[in-house]
Formats: sequence, C-alpha cells, structure tokens
Amino acid sequence: MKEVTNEDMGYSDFFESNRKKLKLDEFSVARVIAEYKGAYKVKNSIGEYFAKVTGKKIFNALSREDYPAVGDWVSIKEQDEEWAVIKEILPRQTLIKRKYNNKNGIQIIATNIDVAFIVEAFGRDFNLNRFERYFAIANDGGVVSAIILNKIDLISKEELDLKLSQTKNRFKDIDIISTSALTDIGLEELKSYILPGKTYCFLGSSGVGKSSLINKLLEENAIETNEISFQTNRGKHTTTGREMYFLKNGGIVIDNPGMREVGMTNADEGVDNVFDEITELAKECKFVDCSHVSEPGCNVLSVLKSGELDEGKYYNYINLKKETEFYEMTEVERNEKDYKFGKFIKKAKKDIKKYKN
Ligand SMILES: Nc1nc2c(ncn2[C@@H]2O[C@H](COP(=O)(O)OP(=O)(O)OP(=O)(O)O)[C@@H](O)[C@H]2O)c(=O)[nH]1
Ligand SMILES: [Mg+2]
Ligand SMILES: [Zn+2]
Repeated sequence: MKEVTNEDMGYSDFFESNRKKLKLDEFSVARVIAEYKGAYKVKNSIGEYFAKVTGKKIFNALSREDYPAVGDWVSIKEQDEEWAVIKEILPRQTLIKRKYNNKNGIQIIATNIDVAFIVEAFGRDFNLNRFERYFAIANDGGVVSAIILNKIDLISKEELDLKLSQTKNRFKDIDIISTSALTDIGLEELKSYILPGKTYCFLGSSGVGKSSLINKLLEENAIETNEISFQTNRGKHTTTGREMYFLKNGGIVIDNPGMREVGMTNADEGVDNVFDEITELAKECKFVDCSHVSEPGCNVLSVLKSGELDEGKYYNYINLKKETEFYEMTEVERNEKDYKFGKFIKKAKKDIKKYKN
C-alpha cells in the first residue's frame, strides 16, 4: 500500500511556513480528525493518536477559537503509542463557525476546509431560502460552497428539472450536484468533483443524507445512518460528532451533525413560513447580528409589540434558532451549553414581557 503523507491529508506550504515561523520544529504535526468528549483524535503520516490539549493551553484559552477543531493542523508531542499532547494549533486557512446570539461567542464547525457541501434533500420541505444561511456561514470563513441535492430518487424527472432550474437561477455562481445515495445516481459526478488532498465539509439539516453520501463515497458503511424519528421530543440525531474521512481517490471529507427542524410547537405552521416572515422583518433591525431578543432598534421586537407578528410564531423562531445551534454542537459544547440554553429561553421570555409592559 502507498504511504500516506501529510500532504495527502491536506498539509501545505501554508502550514509548514507557519510552523517554522512559530518555531515548532521540535514537535510533529498532525491533523485533528475527530473530536470527542474532552479529547481529540489526530492523524499524521506516522499514525493516529488520541490527544488532549495541555493544561497550560486550556488555562490560556480565551475563546472557543483557541481550542482545536476537526480540520486543524496541530503540533503534537507523542506520549506513547496511543496518546499525544496538542501543543499548538497552526494558523487556520479557513474556518467555518457559527455565532451564538448570547455573548458566549462562537461554535467552530470545522477548519481548513476547501469546499462546503450544502446538502438538501427532496421529500421534505425543500426550500431555497435555507441555502442562504449556509452560504453565509461558509462565505464568512472564506470557504466556497457547492450544493448537493440528494434523494432525487423520490421525485420525477420533470420535478427534478424544475427544481434544478429554480436553484440554478437563484444561485448562479454555485455548483450544483444532484444525487441519490439510494440508487447511486450522481455519485460518479460527486466523486469526480472531489479532488485529492482537498477537504470537503458536509453541512445540512438532519436526515438529508450527509452520512449516507459519505458512506457511498467511502464505498463502505463506516458511518451509522438512520431514519428521522419524530416520535421522541428531542428526536434522533444520528450523527452526533464531527469526523474526518479519507476517500480512496484522495479526497478528504468531514461529516457533521445536522440541524433538526422539528421541535416547533406548531409543526404544521412550517418552519420556513416563520423564517421568511421574521427574516424579512430582521432586515430592518438596527444591528446586522441582532438576535431579536433585547437589542435596541430591533424591528422584529417592535412589530411583535405592535401585535402584527404572532407571539407564538416569534417564540417558535427563537426556540428553533437556539435548538438548531444546540443540535449542531458536539457533546463537549453541549454539556457546556445545556444549562445556558434553558436559561436563555427563560430570559428571552422575561425580556419580552418587560418590553411589552
Ligand atoms: N430515498 C432516499 N433516502 C436516502 C437517501 N440518502 C439518504 N437516505 C435516507 O435518509 C435517512 C437519513 O440519512 P442520513 O445519512 O443518516 O442523514 P444525515 O444527513 O447524516 O443525518 P444526521 O446525521 O442526523 O445529520 C436514512 O434513512 C437514509 O437511508 C437518498 O438518496 N434517497
Ligand atoms: Mg449523519
Ligand atoms: Zn432584531
């Protein structure tokens, strides 16, 4: 078998020159390929290790951005065959992150990504607006987006052509690949889109088929996939961590937990209608990153106050937004935020009451 080099895993002059600049010559480099409760898995041409960050590094960490994330190139010191310590994170070329609305900053989705695949599926509430949120997240971190329309086996050829032309018209500069992880249509096209040594991050709602597509690309069922369960309140979220996989053709892909869109108290109202109305109102907010909870000059709040925006709708929106972020978090982040999430909703309700009186 051919030796796998760090370059095969995405290492480049960019990282090497920074490693030199930071005088990290005495350490090996490795790529973070998975994140677990309080630990990471890192990989380089020598092998794979479980890794932790040093106590000193945790102590000095100012924000989530100071911690390693899947995709990072890090300097490590090997402890034994199995364990290593992460000494430094090499500067990131790109970074996909989400901002929280509360002051606690950000959540890193993945780093050093070349292309973000935004996956959407037929057989659900297919909606073009949803793409824009993902494009914004990718763009913000310097990452190019491409669209994957999955589950095309569920619709007719005519329907597909129509949806495809609508999507192309709306997003003229974005590449679109249509696939079925069930019948394999489009998989060859997807494979040839993925270049050796480049890193691709799969983003999209829960159940659209991100893990199924990656399994097909890997040509094995490496990742568990599942039907979405609407029975339980919190639902089933099949992929819960972020993990990197290496394809036979040399491409590198990262699977992510999706966002769930159940959890709306009035499911039949439809997430998108709620979103559309509020997104439209939000354009008039004073601050671009307005969370519509307590900011001055918030148009959503003022329309809410006037009674023109349904209160139930508003709470659904706020709840959904928090839940969406919550479901996209890794276990570590969740434990941290679990408590704050409940408190946030309580505070939001109190703030609104205050505002209305
Ligand atoms: N009909 C059809 N079903 C598909 C296709 N791709 C995936 N599925 C099914 O959709 C369900 C969800 O697929 P997953 O791959 O687990 O979805 P996911 O996006 O990884 O979901 P999370 O991990 O929860 O974010 C599974 O039951 C898959 O078998 C497809 O192309 N066509
Ligand atoms: Mg999955
Ligand atoms: Zn606002």
